[in-house]
Amino acid sequence: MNKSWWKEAVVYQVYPRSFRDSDGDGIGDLNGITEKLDYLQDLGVDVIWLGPVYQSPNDDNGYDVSDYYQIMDEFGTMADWEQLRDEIHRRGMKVMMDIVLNHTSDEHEWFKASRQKGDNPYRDYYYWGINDDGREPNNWESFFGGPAWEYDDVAEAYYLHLFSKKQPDLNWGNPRVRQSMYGMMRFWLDKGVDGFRLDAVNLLSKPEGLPDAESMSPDKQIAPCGHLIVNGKEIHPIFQEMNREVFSRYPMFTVAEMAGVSAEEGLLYTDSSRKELDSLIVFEHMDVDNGPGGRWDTIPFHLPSFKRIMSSWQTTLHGKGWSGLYLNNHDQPRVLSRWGNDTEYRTESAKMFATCIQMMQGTPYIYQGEEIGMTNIRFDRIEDYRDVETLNFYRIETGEKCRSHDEVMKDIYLKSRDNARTPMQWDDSAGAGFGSETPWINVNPNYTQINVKQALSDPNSILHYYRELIRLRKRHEIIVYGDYTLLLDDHPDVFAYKRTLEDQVLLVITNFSGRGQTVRLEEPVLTQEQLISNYPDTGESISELQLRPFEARVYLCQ
Ligand code: TEU
Repeated sequence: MNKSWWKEAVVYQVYPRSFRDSDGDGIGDLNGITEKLDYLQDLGVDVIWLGPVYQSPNDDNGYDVSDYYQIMDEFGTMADWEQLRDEIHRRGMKVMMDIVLNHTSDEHEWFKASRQKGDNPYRDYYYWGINDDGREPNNWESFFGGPAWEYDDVAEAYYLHLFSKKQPDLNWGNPRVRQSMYGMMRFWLDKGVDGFRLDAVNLLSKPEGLPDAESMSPDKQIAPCGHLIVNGKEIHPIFQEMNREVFSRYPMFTVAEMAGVSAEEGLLYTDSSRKELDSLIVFEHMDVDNGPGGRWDTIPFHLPSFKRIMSSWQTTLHGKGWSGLYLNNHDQPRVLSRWGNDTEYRTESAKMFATCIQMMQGTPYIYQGEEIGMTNIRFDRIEDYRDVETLNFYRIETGEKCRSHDEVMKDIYLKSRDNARTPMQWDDSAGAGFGSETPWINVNPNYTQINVKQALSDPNSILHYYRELIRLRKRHEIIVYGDYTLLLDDHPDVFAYKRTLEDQVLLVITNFSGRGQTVRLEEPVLTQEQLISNYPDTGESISELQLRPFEARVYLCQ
C-alpha cells in the first residue's frame, strides 16, 4: 500500500469570482477567501483549490490567461495572494493552483506577437493556417460551439481555438512553449504552492496534419473533434518531461482534468511507476446523461451505467493509479438538482450523493456550496446568464437553428455551467452575505432558506453531515486504502459496494431513487457498526434492508 498525503486529503474547490466579495464591487476576491478560511478549516478540508486567479480579460472567467505571473486586478494583488497562502498554511491546509496550459488569452503578449507577419519567433507558439481557397484549415467545431478557427486580419490566417475564440490553443510541439510553461509552473511552486489542478490537459498533443473530423450530418460544415485530439500521440512524453522538469523537483501533488479518458487510459497517466501525474478528474461518469448530441442533449440518468463506470475506475486504478472523486464543479450543474431531488428530498439526496462518492477510493472534491446543498438556478432572461459556453449555445440555437427561446432555456436550465456559478450563500441577508447586492451574476433566490448560517445552526444539516464524512475518512484507513467490490450489480435504483482492508469490511448502501427499496445483502458479518446514515433510526439487520427515499448507510463490519 503506497501511502501519500494527497490520497488521504479532501479538497475544497473555490470558484473565486463567486465565493466572497470583500470590497463590495460585485466580484469575489482573494481577501474574501481569506476571510472565510476558518469556515473551511472547521469543515475539515485539507486542500484549497483556487480557480484561476491570474490576469485575464475574463472571457471564460479566468481560464483565458493574459499574464500567468500577475493576479487579476478584480481579485486583488500579489500581496493579497501571499497573505491568503500564508493564512492557508498557518491553518495546516494546503493550496492548489489551477494551471491553464492548453491555451492562453488572445490578449497574452505571446499571441499579440504571434499575429505579426514576417520573421516572427512567436508565430509557432500557436496554430495558424489557411487553405488555398481561403477557408479554415479543417472542419473542427469548438467545444463552445461554432468553428474552432478564427480569421485574424493582421496575421491573414486562421488560428485554432478549441474553446472560445479568445482562447487560442498553444502549440505544445514547440519546445520553447513547453519550457516557458515549465518555468511558469516553477515560479508558482517556488512561491509555496502545494499542488496543481491542470486544466483540460489531455488536449496538448494535436494529431499530425490536423485532419478533418468525420461529419455527423452532411448539411453541417463543422464537426466535433474532441475524440481526435484527446490522449494524442505525444501526450505521455509531454507529461514525462513535465514531471522531470517540474513535478519531481517539489513535494507537490497534481490532479489533471481530462475529458475523453477511460479507466485504462487513466491508469497510464497515473501509474506511479510511469512518473507522469498523481491523479485525474475525469468526465466519464458525468457524461451518463449526455445523448448522442453531446452535453446539451440530455437523456435520463441511468444508474446501472453510472455504477459500471464508477466501478471500472475503482477496480482498474486500485493499487497502481489514483483518481479524484466528484459530482459537482464549476462546469457542471448541481448534482442534487440534476440527478437527485432539490425540493422534497434536498437534504436526503445531497447527503446520499456525498456518501456514495466519498466512501470510494480517491481524493474527494467538494465544490463550494455543495456542502450546504445549493441548487440549480432558472433565470428567465438570457441576459442574466454569464457563461460564454451558455451564451454561444443560446445564440446558435435561437439563430441558425431557429429554436424558440423557451425550448433553448429548458436545455440551459438542465446543463448550463452558470447553475453552479451563482454567489455562495452565506446568510439570509440581502445578497446572501456574498458582499454586494448587485453581484456579477444574480444570487439564487432560495438563499433565504439555503445558506451557511442556517446550516451551521441545524444539527441535521448537510454541512454537518459533510463534516462527519470527512472525519470518518480521517479515522478509518479502509475508506482511503481499502479495495472495492460492487454489490447488487444489476439493481436499477440502489448503488451498494463494499471496501475491504485486512479483516475489515466497509459496506456502503445508497438509494438513488425517491422511492422505498428493499434489498438483501448476503454478507457474512460478525459485528457491524453503523458509521453514518442520512436518516435517523436505522437499527435493523443488514441482511434485509428497507431503504427510504435517497437513503444512505455505511457500516463497518469485522
Ligand atoms: O474545462 C475543460 C472541459 O473539458 C470543459 O470545458 C468541458 O468541455 C465543458 O465545461 C463542458 O462543455 C476546463 C475548465 O474547467 C472550464 O471551466 C474551462 O472553460 C475550460 O477548461 C477551458 O479552459
